[in-house]
Amino acid sequence: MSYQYISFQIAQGVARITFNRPDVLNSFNRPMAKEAQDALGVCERDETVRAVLLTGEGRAFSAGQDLAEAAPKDQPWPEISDIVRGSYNPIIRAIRDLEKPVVCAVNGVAAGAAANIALACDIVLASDKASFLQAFCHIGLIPDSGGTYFLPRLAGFARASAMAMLGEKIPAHQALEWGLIYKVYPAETLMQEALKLAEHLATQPTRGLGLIKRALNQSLANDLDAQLEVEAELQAVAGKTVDCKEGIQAFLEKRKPSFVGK
Ligand code: T3D
Repeated sequence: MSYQYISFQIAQGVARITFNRPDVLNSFNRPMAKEAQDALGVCERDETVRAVLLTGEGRAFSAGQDLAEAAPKDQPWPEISDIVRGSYNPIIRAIRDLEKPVVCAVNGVAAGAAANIALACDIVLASDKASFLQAFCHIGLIPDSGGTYFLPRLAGFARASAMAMLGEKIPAHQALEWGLIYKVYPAETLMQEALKLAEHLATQPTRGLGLIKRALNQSLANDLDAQLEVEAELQAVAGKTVDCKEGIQAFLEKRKPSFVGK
């Protein structure tokens, strides 16, 4: 598939997906959502991809749904649930199901569905100029794209409720303080830091990182007993990987491990 609304490059084990409709703050029309879904599929299938980096072109990360598409002039409006199911749910599932680390570099405002796409990623870095905005309530909608799932788990119920009902712009530093994201960098160095992190992750034990992600996904719904069992089962798988053997051997031989992602 050739891409018109995202750019997609693979280098040094990192697949970089950039939302690329800067004139409308990288808001999502259906083709852009389909392209993002396709690119995430490539990341899943391509063994040379060992980490993913998501970001936006220009001054925004993304303003969420393209509202001109959602409410076309002189035409019946499309069914909103079709947009949610067709555009966003597959992206959130693809990010969470991909057993490779997904880094998000939030370079500017992340609004609506895009804020929640960012929060679904494994490690979220933001520029000091970025902000997070649950814009839905301003147009009579509810947070989608996993917003009502991730927000209370990340920020707690009180902050999640206020973010969803007030739709205030939460600056990156506040998002950091609330536990929504991992680190904030000056705008000028964000991409360099995000790429460095993704390239580092791409040299690490990919299967093990994927299993960490699977365990964390399951922890969101499990009680302690169930989760202890998940850990035992997944540790059995991790313990048989090539990279686990290499990691232990390298430690004992006092040398740097060389992980192959298997
Ligand atoms: O069907 C469904 O709706 C279901 C799916 C829902 C998922 C969702 O994501 S719902 C939430 C949709 N997003 C929003 O409501 C956010 C709307 N945008 C804004 O509130 C503001 O643009 C921002 C706070 C994000 C940024 O503000 P600011 O002042 O920095 O920029 P701006 O001037 O508002 O926007 C710049 C341009 O981008 C402008 O176009 P122009 O005037 O230069 O021709 C603006 O119209 C355009 N733009 C921004 N956001 C969207 C958009 N165009 C289409 N859709 C957008 N979401």
